[in-house]
Amino acid sequence: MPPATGPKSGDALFASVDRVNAELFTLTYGAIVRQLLTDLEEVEEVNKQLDQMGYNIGTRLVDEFLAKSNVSRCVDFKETADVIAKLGFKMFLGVTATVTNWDAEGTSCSFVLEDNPLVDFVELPDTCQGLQYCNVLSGVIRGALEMVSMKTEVTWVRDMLRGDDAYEMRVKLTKQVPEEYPYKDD
Ligand code: MYR
Repeated sequence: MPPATGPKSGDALFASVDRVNAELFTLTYGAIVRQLLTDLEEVEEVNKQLDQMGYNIGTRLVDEFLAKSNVSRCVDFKETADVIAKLGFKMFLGVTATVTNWDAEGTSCSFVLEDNPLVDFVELPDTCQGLQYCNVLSGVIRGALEMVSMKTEVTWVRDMLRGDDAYEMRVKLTKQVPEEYPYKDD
């Protein structure tokens, strides 16, 4: 006889609340993209708006990330990339990314996602060919990194919604503003 289903343990309850939150976020994001496609004439304009939305989120998210993760300042961009891939994506998207395709200077790399909850339930119609559906994520990374003094350019080079075998986001560090020491040495 199968065991009767009783009340969920705390962990199981949080896991199912997290799943519902993630699904709600995914569906809400889909509704926003749909609305932008209706309101704006150019797909390029929708891409820009999604990126800007992500940027705004990223500039705020970074505080929550630093507070919850207890991560201290990274020694270089490589360490920062690893922290984002393993902890950042996990904290906010529930998946981890692989960091790969470093350039010789150590200033450009790719985050590869095999699994991307943002696109659950999504299928792009042929009319949305140029749509960069996941631009909110690249915007988040750009915004978050800018808050810790790293200017970046973030672009999508692979996208499963367009038939690629994974999601690959290219992150290029364009400027690292040294943190200013707040006191004068006398
Ligand atoms: C440092 O280099 O000093 C540490 C900086 C860590 C930046 C972490 C940014 C968090 C980004 C969250 C990614 C969310 C992806 C959905």
